[in-house]
Amino acid sequence: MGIFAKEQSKKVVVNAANHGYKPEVVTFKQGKPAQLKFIPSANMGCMNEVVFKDLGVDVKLDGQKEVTVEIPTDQPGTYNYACGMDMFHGKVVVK
Ligand SMILES: [Cu+2]
Repeated sequence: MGIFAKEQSKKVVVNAANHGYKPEVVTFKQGKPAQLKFIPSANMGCMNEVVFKDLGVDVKLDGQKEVTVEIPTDQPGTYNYACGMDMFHGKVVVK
């Protein structure tokens, strides 16, 4: 990865009244810094927490501010995430 590597950024809307995370699957290219931004809505419910078990990430969503999670892209892989109750699920694919 050189200094010309462009960052990648994608958004996921969080809405407990609309089946959870939209889109449910987000894809990033390997080798470029990647940011996944969670966009809160008026209907957060138990989705006020997002957990990436594999990344050791556990962040709060207060329903106001968007929250950014840095996704490692040094190798291909799939990172699953869920709400704090492991009820709603989403997926990040690096390839
Ligand atoms: Cu939940």
